[in-house]
Amino acid sequence: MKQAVINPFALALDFTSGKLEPATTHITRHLSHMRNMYIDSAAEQAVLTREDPLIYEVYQYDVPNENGQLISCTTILYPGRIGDEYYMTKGHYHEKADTGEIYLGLRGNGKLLMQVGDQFSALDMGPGTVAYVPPYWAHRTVNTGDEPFIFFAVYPADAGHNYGTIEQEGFQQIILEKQGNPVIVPSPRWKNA
Ligand code: M6P
Ligand code: ZN
Repeated sequence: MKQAVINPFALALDFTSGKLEPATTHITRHLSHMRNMYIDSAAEQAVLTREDPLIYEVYQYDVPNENGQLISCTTILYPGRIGDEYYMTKGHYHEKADTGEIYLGLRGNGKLLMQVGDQFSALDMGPGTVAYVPPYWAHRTVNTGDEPFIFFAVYPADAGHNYGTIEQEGFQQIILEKQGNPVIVPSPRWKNA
């Protein structure tokens, strides 16, 4: 199939704010957009009765959804917790499962959780960390620090996001704050738990 020939371009990325300019898509994900993803439902409900906090934002520059094209985006994941669980992204598999992704940490600290089948991985990320998400692995990021965790990502434009599997099954392990430090514990919601 003949692909679109588009013009070369450059974007401006602010490492402090995470803003990508220009951006064609700006996603703002509040707690109400990720119901039942945090383990402590009572804590989630208590927060939602008071406010609907902004958990993360994504700035993205879209290109044609075709094989060979690459999407650039930044994620700004705010610091905070629902109960003991640190703010995190929804997480997803790719619809076109045989596509990978690269993350570059810009600011703050966090973890990149990945899983496929029964395999699980948690990588530490900070400024300058280049992390590789291989094809087939679901990926979620978690802010374990006290400032925004900001990272840049590049992925195939035809990859697509499959959120349904994670919404149903969650991740195998979750990241909780215990005595001021992040600990990784098995998720009580994981299907084999
Ligand atoms: C990264 C990329 C994006 C993704 C974003 C937020 O920037 O992986 O494709 O949209 O993180 O993650 P999620 O889509 O899982 O909410
Ligand atoms: Zn992805």
